[in-house]
Amino acid sequence: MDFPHSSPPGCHRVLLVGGKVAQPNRERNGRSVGRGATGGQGERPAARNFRVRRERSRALGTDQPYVLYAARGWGSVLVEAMLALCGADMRIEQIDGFDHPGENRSKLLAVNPLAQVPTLLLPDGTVMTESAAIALLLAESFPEAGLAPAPDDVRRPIFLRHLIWLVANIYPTFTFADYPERWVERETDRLIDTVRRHREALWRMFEAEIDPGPWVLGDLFSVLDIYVCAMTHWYPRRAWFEAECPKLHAIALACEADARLSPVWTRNFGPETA
Ligand SMILES: N[C@@H](CCC(=O)N[C@@H](CS)C(=O)NCC(=O)O)C(=O)O
Repeated sequence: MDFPHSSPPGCHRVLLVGGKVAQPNRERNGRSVGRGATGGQGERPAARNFRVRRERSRALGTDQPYVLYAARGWGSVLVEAMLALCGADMRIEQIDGFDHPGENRSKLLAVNPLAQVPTLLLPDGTVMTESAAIALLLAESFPEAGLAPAPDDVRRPIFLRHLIWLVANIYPTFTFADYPERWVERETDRLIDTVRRHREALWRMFEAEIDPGPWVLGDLFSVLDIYVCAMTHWYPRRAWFEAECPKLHAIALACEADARLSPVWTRNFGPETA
């Protein structure tokens, strides 16, 4: 398989309580104990917008946590990392093994007929899928989280291009190589091999676009770095990136070193990545 099913079992147990993110994480993320929670003079506009939205949600009875359908080490890690940076209240609905028939697949199918992760329920119950759409939505909802350059930032077009490029070109190659029997009746190994070579070529193209780092957008961190960090865990994996795409490899390591994200990486990929 191309996805990292090889994560050590139970590597993140300390952080999971009954399928929910454990308290330390929620405390760290909880806006209610953080800055800008009560308003007043000096409150920044983005913090005020967030507070007003939250108060309106409470009044409407939609003040619920985000619910992320997640499988350890799979694409849900992208949104888990984004939500951690947003400091959003979230509950994780753990659905490991969802790509095989069973209870977890049924749970996911009930909200997403494509049965893919990430799948996210917004606080008002709206189902969101497609990691890029989720990234853009969260960037709008939590402008202070630094997920994306602002709309008037000169780096915005490059950001949008790279974000859509990753999900339109690289991401589908995992679906092709992970489930070759969906696409061909015979010679599945050949399909896997062809797709993997194509993916390597795509990563080389992406590597060539990065100059000078330390992030995909130069000195500005964004969700693009989260994609690089997560996806470089997947085939052709880190050793290949270190040898063939050193700039992407360096971005992945820098992203992993971000203390705000350590619990997410550990929960998904094991303690060695913390
Ligand atoms: N376009 C989607 C792709 C999501 C995706 O391919 N997720 C994979 C896991 S990383 C999946 O759920 N695969 C199961 C399947 O396709 O049946 C996105 O960007 O969110």
